[in-house]
Amino acid sequence: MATSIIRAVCPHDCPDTCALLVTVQDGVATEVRGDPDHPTTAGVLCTKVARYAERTYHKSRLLSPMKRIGKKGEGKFAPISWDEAITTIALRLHSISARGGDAAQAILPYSYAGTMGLVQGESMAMRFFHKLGASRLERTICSTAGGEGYKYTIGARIGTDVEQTEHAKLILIWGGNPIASNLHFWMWAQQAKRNGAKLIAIDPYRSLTAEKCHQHIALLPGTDAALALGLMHVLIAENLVDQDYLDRYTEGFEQLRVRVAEWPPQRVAATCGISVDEVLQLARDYGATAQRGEATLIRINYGVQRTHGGGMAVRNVACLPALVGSWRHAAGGILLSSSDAFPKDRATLERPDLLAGRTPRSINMVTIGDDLLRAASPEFGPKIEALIVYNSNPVAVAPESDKVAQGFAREDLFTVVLEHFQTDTADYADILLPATTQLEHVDIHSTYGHLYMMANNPAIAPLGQAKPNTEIFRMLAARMGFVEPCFQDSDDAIAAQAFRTDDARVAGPYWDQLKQRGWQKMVMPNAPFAHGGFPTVSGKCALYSQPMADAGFDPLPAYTAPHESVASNPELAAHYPLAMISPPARNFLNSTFVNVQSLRATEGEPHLDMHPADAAARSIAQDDRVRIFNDRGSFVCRVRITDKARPGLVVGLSVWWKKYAADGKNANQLTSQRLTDMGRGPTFYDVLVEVEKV
Ligand SMILES: Nc1nc2c(c(=O)[nH]1)N[C@H]1C(S)=C(S)[C@@H](COP(=O)(O)OP(=O)(O)OC[C@H]3O[C@@H](n4cnc5c(=O)[nH]c(N)nc54)[C@H](O)[C@@H]3O)O[C@H]1N2
Ligand SMILES: Nc1nc2c(c(=O)[nH]1)N[C@H]1C(S)=C(S)[C@@H](COP(=O)(O)OP(=O)(O)OC[C@H]3O[C@@H](n4cnc5c(=O)[nH]c(N)nc54)[C@H](O)[C@@H]3O)O[C@H]1N2
Ligand SMILES: [Mo]
Repeated sequence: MATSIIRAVCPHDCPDTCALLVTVQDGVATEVRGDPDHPTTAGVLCTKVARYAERTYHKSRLLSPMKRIGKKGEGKFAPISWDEAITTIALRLHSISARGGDAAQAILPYSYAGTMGLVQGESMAMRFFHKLGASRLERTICSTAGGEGYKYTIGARIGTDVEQTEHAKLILIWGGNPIASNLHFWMWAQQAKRNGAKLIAIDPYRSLTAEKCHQHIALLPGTDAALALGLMHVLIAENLVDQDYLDRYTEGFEQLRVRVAEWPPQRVAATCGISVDEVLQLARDYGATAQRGEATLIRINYGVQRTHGGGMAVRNVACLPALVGSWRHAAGGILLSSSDAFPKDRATLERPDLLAGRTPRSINMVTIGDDLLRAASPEFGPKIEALIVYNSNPVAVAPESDKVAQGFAREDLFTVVLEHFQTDTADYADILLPATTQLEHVDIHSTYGHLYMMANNPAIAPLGQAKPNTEIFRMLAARMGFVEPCFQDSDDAIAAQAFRTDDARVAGPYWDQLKQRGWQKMVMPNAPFAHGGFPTVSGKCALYSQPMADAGFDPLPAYTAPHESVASNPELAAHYPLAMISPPARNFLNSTFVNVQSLRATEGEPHLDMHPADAAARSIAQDDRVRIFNDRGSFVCRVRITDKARPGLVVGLSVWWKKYAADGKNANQLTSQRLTDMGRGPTFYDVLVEVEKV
């Protein structure tokens, strides 16, 4: 038997981007392991990706192009040839774009990070849509609110090197559940704990992670900005700040002092639904650890930015390390994302120059529910007539799902879906195309949780008739008569274009070596802001931000209550008194892996966690079936009565495929399309509901 080991990369939307070793025997992938030599992967994979072979060879893999033969959403298809599929799509797109002017804007790509690969993500696909003049998609469904808030304060999405975590003495895990969603950070945090560090979780829910920290502060969702203001108040009032660092490397401290004077611990405690003591103790722990000369690290994750004031919340928290001089330590500071450590060459990958002076409108992926139902108008432009979905499952993951499904069900909408499986979205396709998985194609990756660029080599031949996304768009480009040479670039050639080789962090051509070695660390200083040098306009940490003032924001840290809260909307709160959040389940990756039997079995069935007091008030008993509802919709699942959910909060771990639920629905029935303060992001955790027994 011929056995080989192939170097690959986990493609999923997770900060860890693990280095994989794939064992291949006679052309079949028999095992997927974490590379023991990769510094952050360290030979460990999560339960999901350890099952990657099971997912790849799943009996339900899509292996042939298909066309719809039933009603939209019914999921009935018949196989067709690639030639028929490509011809059908090209004719339909041509019939729209040939009307001339900006008619091609009636075509919309819809994609996200099903694969994080720079080749199978937005390379050939974007070239195709740019040449066509299709509507652009604002890819906002995850991280734009916090990204913007963080950049106003720090200057770029860079921060502490995760490999330094073990040297921190106090770690605030703020709005994250790393045991589920950032496992390799958690491994470093465990090492820090063994070295004597204290771990504190700040999360409305006692998550798997919060359960294992020394302390858990269960604030109300969407109140983090107020907690950060209160911490700054106490740090300043009790003189726990690093005045030398503030004087040299920050701007606006005097204005900040005035602002945070408005936020005494009593006000903060009342806003956040926690005790005055919790506010005081947290500030003293944070300030005193720094004054002892020890590193305090904040790992802020995505849970903080999914409510109305999410951008400002991240901005406020990002001010804290500068106040106590925490950036002086390599293990200090804050980490939201490492994505700006990578000099990606988007212009070469995506070729916006192919727009040739046209400026198509942008559609926000968060509001796809409303936008699919909009008629043509001077403000909106043409009605959306064709939708090409890849690397995403909007019918399951986008907010206000009743509207999303209504839009996808439109008879006059032409929908193409590139997928591995027949997802909730695929059920609505007119043409469904089989895509290859990471084991079957080439890719190159940057990451958002560590500092290694990574190469993915194909381990096996494509299954059935599956093709890489790139090849599908290459075929479409050829059929549409697009002659630019970039439409002939191979995947290997695209991988070699992904990073700017003139950037010192990359230091020249990389791809041929990377393919062999698997990874390469970006060249970055260890304690990046120990001596200031923030990539902001002023070069300082912006406690006061002039660019924010220019953009119409409060230039100082501030607090805005969630859209759906007693403070913002008492009338709504009287009807729907419970806040609902729907963060990721451990065994799923967004909606990916829900169809893998072994992983779904571990999660059981869709459920809602509810505090005993809230359950008693509604005569709800353990394991009852309950209906969760608000004005946008409802879904039914089983209740788990537990004090993991704080009073007033219900938690539905997500994102379930609707077709596996008793009523064919999921938590996104209830979420809203309202956008965050910054970055036009989603407000998935800014939702009021009521719950009743069914
Ligand atoms: N297993 C697994 N891993 C994943 C994913 C997955 O679906 N499954 N998804 C990946 C993706 S795309 C992302 S964006 C990340 C998401 O993962 P994280 O960055 O960890 O973010 P969330 O899971 O959304 O939320 C984390 C915690 O924040 C809490 N939270 C909710 N609202 C608030 C709030 O207002 N304030 C505070 N302080 N906490 C709040 C939730 O209860 C939850 O426990 O993980 C990635 N990794
Ligand atoms: N209620 C609620 N909703 C949420 C969230 C939440 O916490 N709660 N989280 C939100 C967040 S943070 C995010 S990032 C989004 C994620 O939303 P999506 O980006 O839509 O992520 P997935 O649901 O994992 O769907 C990705 C799809 O891409 C497919 N795919 C993977 N690789 C490839 C490939 O190479 N080619 C093709 N053609 N397809 C591929 C997978 O099979 C999968 O069906 O969901 C958001 N929705
Ligand atoms: Mo995400």
